[in-house]
Formats: sequence, C-alpha cells, structure tokens
Amino acid sequence: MTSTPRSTAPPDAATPRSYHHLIAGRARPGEDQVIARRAPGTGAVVANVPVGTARDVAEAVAAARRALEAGTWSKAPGLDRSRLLNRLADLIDDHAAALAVLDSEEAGKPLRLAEGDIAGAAMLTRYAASLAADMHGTAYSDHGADFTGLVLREPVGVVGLVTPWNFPALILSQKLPFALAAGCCAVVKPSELTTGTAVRIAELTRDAGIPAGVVNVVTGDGRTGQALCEHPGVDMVSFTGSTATGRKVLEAAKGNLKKVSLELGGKAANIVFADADLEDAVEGVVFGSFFNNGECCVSQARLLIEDAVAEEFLSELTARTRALRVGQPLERGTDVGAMIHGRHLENVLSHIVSNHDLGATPIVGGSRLVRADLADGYYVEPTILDGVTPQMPAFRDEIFGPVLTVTRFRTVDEAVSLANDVEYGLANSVWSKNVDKVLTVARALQSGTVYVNTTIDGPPTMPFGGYKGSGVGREMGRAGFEEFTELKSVNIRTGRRAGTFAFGGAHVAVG
Ligand code: TXE
Repeated sequence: MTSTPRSTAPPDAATPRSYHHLIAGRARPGEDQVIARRAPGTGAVVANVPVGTARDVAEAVAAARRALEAGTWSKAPGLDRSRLLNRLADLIDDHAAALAVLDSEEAGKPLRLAEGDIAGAAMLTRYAASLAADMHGTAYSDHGADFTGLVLREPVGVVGLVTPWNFPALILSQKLPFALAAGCCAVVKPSELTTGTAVRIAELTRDAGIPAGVVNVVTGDGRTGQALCEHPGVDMVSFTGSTATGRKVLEAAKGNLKKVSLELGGKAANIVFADADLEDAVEGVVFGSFFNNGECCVSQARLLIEDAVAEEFLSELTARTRALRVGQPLERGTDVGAMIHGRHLENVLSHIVSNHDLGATPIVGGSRLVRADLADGYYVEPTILDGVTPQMPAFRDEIFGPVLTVTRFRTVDEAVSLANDVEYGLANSVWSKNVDKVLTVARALQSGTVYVNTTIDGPPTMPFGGYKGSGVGREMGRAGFEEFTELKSVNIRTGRRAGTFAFGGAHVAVG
C-alpha cells in the first residue's frame, strides 16, 4: 500500500475538501481549473473539484492500460479477484458513516437514504465478488468426435465509467465492481457535483490490495467526460446520465467503435388498479415518487389510477404526501432533501408553473419551500399535479424532482398505452391482486424493469436497464457483469480434417 495522502478531510470539517485525481495509485492534484461545489442543502462551499484535462485523461488511460497488460489483475484467477472485492466491500462497510455523509452533503439527499446507498454499494460489491469467482465461458463437446469448441470469456479491457450525481456511490457500484470482477481496468469520471465518494472508494480499492492502476479517477465536468469517451485507448464506456448526454457519449465513442452501455433517463408510471391493496399502493406511490427527492431515473413520476378508486386513493395520497418532512439532508428525520443546484430548482419549478398554466392542478405543494432554516438551500415542496393529460409536457418530460403527475384510466388497455406513451422505457410498477392482469400488463409494458405490488425494489441479481430512450445494455445481474466481457470462440479440430471445413455448419471441400 502506498502512503499517498487521503483526499477527504473529515466530512464535518468547516473548510472545503480538496479532491484530486487518482492515477496509477497516486494522488495527482489538478492542473489549474477547479470547481467550487456548494452543498445543495446549505449553499456553503464544501468541496473543490479539479477539472481533469485531456492530458490527465490520457495519463489515467495509459495507467489502466499498463495495469491491464501487466495481468496482475486481468489475468489473476477469478477467486483472487473475488477475495479482494470482498475485502473492498468490508472496507466500504467500515467507512460507511463517513461515505454516507459525503453523499448526503454533496447530493442533497437525506442521510438515511445515503446510508442505504452505501450499504447497497457494499452489497453490490459482494455480489460482483461472487461473479468474479464464477467467471466462465462454455464448451461445445458434441459437434462430432473431432471438434471441440471453447467459448472463452475475457475482460473487455480498459473501461471508462462516467457517473451522475443522484446516487454517487450506488451507481458507481453498479459499474466498478462488475468491471473489476470481469478483470477490466477502469478510469472513473464522477459527476463534478458529487465527487467525494468516488475518490474515496477508489482509495479503498487500493487499501483492499487491488493493484495500482487498476482503478483510476479523473475528476471534472462534461469536458473531462467527453475526453474519456473519445479516448482511443478506452475499449468500453459505461455511462449513466441524461439521454441528451448519452447521445453525445455514443458520438464520442464512435472513433474506435467502443462498446457502449448507457443508462439514461426515465418517466416511469405507477399503475394502480382498483383491485390492488390500496393501502400498500399509497405507500408505494409516495415512496416511488418522492424517494431521493424525485431525482431518480426510476422515479415513479406518473400515477396512472383506475377511475373507480381515484378519489378515495388521492385523498389518502395527499394526506401522506403532506406529512413528508422536507429538511436539511444531514438531519435525521428528513424525508425529502434539497434539489441538486439552483438551476435545477428553477427548472423543476418552471415545469410545475407551465403545466399548471396548461390545466394541471397542484393538489399538494407546487412551490419553492420557504422556511427560515432552509433559506440558503434549494428546496421544493413535494407536489402532486392532478388532471395531467398525455398532451402536457409534465406527462412525458423527465422533471427529476418531487413532482408526481396524476392521470386517470378506465381499462387495462388504456393503462398500458398511457404507460408506454413516452420516449423512455426504464421501469414501471403495477398494483393489482389479479395475477392474470398483472402478467398481461407486465408483458405489454415497454420497460426494462416492471415492479409488481412493489416499487424501486429488488436484489442486485436482477438485470437493470432501459428500453427505448432509456438506454442500451444492462447493469447488475449476470447480464451486467457480462457487459464488461468479450467472448472468444476457439474452434479446435483434432485428427485429420480430410480436406473439408464446416463453414457456417455445412461441410465444404476446397478444390
Ligand atoms: O446530467 P449529465 P446532468 C437527467 C435528469 C437531470 C438531467 C441533467 O433529468 O435533470 O439528466 O443532469 C458527464 N461526455 N439525469 O446535467 O449531463 C457529467 O460530468 C461525457 C438522469 O447532471 O448527463 C456527469 O459525470 N460525459 C440520470 C455525467 O456525464 C459528460 C442521472 C452525467 O451528466 C458529458 C443524472 C459529455 N459530453 C441526470 N457531459 C439517471 N439516469 O439517473 C456531461 N458529462
């Protein structure tokens, strides 16, 4: 282990933390430009984030390439990678309290949720460790006595991981340990808004004994991300963020035809049928729409409610929503924290106002939260907009704040077509006790995930990703691990070939 200084002062320090790049196991200060990050909850500067240049990116990619070629990680037995990933998970648990404070403060999310994210990061890392221990290809031994086919599974190579601000540690952990499990070496570019936990977790990989250069971090903004996605030494990019930036990533990756995995935006629906357990469904709708301040790609931002129970359901829902406590992210008891920054706050508010003008009715909330103890942060009242039609932008745009839209339906077909009538296809929820209906609807929904009688729920064994504008590829599950691998077919003919070749399966003789 090297004696490089820690990047993170105690999270409650009054002076801003100064981050650095981590390249080939060493802390590297930024060149010149630094972003001062203000905590969304208080407006105070809490961190200085160096903006990595194309040169920093090139050095990090070169370090990852050297580590890959050295083979101490990429060619190590999977059981060895598994052991060190398990050690990393233990270290994440050991540092959970400090990591949670970093994420809560920088992202503006309630501490309780940040603690859940860090526990999730450790769990994902342990699950990835189990996949490393069980990395394997396949063998074909039944294509005749003289043919053996080996399908080898190999690491894809150097991967660029670009992560967003809403779940800094959790989304990193949907990518990094899976890439490492496969034997890849990585360059991470965390969001400029929430850099702390990525730098800290990268340091923990070093403490766990993962060789220097296997995990590198270059901090910075979209320019740094763009340089990473364009770099010809990167074999694959895994990106989570907005659909607009995802398109730029695809464009940037085309130079050397990188493999690309994109986890993008969403506009999920909670579909509540009259035959659901309505008490459970109310809880699910409150959780699904206001979880993580609504700043969540799987946020169940649309409620589709069967007309017959709409009034009764909305009356319970409004009461539960009014009871949510908006507060400082670091305060225990806070249910909904602060929006990520001032521009985003304005954007969320303008969605509420413009859709109100188009005929939607705010039945709860609808404004910026004005309270003396929250005056310097970016807080929005949890809001429910009733009477939203598919023609309104609130029905289809990703607002990414604590804003739930309500649309009524009468038939199963209508519910499905409303749910599918958006550009996105990440996740939807169905609430009904009728198994026929649930399965019919689950099959008809155009989304990578369907929750049934629950929402934003499930273990890391389940693959996660989008249909339509919500992305390309899968994260988590064995499928998410396999994204970080390449297959190599080794076709072995034994004995005499007798002049024939089985191209495409048919025997062909030469001459
Ligand atoms: O995202 P960006 P932003 C949605 C959500 C939000 C909106 C904008 O609707 O309001 O996106 O958020 C890096 N090449 N989601 O602006 O720009 C950037 O530095 C390579 C949904 O923060 O997508 C950061 O590390 N990288 C989403 C990451 O991309 C670039 C989570 C995400 O930033 C880049 C976050 C470029 N040209 C926002 N430009 C989800 N799926 O959960 C920026 N980046």
